[in-house]
Amino acid sequence: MYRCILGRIAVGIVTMAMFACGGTTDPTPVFSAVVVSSVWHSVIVGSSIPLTAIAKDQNGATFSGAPAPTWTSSNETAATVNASGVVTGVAEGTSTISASVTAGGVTHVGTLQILVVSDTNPVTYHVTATTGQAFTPETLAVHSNRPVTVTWTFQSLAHTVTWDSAGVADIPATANAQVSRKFTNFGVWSYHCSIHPNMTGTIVVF
Ligand SMILES: [Cu+2]
Repeated sequence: MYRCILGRIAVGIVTMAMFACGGTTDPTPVFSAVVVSSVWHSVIVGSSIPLTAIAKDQNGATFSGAPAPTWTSSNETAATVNASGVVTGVAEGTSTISASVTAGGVTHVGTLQILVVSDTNPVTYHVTATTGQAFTPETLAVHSNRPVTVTWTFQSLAHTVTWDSAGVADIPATANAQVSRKFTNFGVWSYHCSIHPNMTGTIVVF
């Protein structure tokens, strides 16, 4: 749209504007790829996560009309996947989950590597909620192949840990205490103190 407007206001390139903005039809969508995605890239032994496979055309748009994928796990010792793309952790390790789609005689395969982690040995990291109204460190970035426990140490001024999105339980107003939350998947979680809105923090597990 932006280019379209620019094209229309530019004197002398009306033909180009017409070419860019209308009068032509997009090429017929061609089945070109399968993209596998998940909110989580890890799963705990004994639990399950859903994967999504989307057929794409040559422009990266969803290719409609493709049949359901066939799912496979490269390492069923670590993780299995069912016909719906639900991955279940079996034992610590990694597995490449594949979704194969055949449409119009053409097959494309999308993959996603899933890490299977044990819940028995989380790694603990620390954040301090200070009397100076800061979460220190403000961003805690953790590279871990295991579930991560973050322990907040609240100093004498009460703060909350209020998540900007769902998924982890909020910590209500707390002072002079330690409170922990566990992160069992990769992701980015941002939070703030509901008492001091300028107090913000982020937990990154990757
Ligand atoms: Cu606060």
